[in-house]
Amino acid sequence: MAEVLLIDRRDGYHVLTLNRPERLNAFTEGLHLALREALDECGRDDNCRAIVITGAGRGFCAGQDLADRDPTITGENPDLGRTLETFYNPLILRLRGLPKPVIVAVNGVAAGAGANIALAGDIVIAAKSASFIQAFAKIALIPDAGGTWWLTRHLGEARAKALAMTAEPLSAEKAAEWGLIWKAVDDDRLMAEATKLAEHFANGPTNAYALTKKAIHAASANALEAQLNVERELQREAGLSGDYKEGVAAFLQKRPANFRKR
Ligand code: T3D
Repeated sequence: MAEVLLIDRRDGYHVLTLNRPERLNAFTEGLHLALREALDECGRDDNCRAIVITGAGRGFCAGQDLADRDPTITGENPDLGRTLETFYNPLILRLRGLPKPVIVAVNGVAAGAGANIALAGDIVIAAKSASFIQAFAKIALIPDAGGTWWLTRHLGEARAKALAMTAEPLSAEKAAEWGLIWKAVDDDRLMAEATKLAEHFANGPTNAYALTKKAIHAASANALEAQLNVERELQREAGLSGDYKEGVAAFLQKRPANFRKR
């Protein structure tokens, strides 16, 4: 049986490919567990300094595999609160909390939780032919996997509600124009752009990236004064690092910095 997640361990970063193309890479428990383990592995491995997540075939991810929810087989309604608690919520928190840059290369349609898992990345790059669909309303659900959070914060209530309630596809280019993702690129440039960025991060100040993620995540809940305090504490930590000393020395000596995650 094909592996549901392909892991390409490259020099300095890993490329994870959701690999259920016949189902547009929809999530099963097996895929959840494999992705969870791959993220944890990168978190533990000092040689993995960035992650790229993409999908095999023509889609990025179509969310939950609905064949696993077929009411004609299961007979009764599942407790979706439990599956979110067990699988989707921990996945989103892992992606956000990974102390390394997470680049999502959206190669095709991203629907349901698939769209919202993509939006949990730190840098989201999409192929121009890709689209984001909050497909939930079509099966009488609400957006999950952080969807109500991302959409409302990035787009505001009007666009969040319209996308969620109509389930209309949002093109990659419109998503970039609206500030939902970093950028949309020509399809044949997607992986080159994503891996170029991963290589850049793999040679960058990993700990400073982790602290930057922390600060920006804190900003969405903080008032200005509280956020200034967060910045003070995290900058203190960054300023005590070997990478900071190296960055300043390299600047003054007019040479490239050699960051080593110190
Ligand atoms: O359940 C819980 O634990 C709670 C959490 C829920 C999270 C969720 O994600 S709920 C939302 C689930 N996802 C969807 O509702 C999206 C369903 N898919 C679609 O609406 C469409 O497939 C797309 C709009 C994404 C793409 O359409 P299109 O026309 O490009 O492709 P297609 O022909 O519909 O799909 C291709 C194949 O993938 C097809 O199989 P077939 O006919 O070739 O054998 C289709 O059935 C399969 N597929 C697509 N999405 C899913 C799926 N199979 C199972 N589950 C899917 N989500």
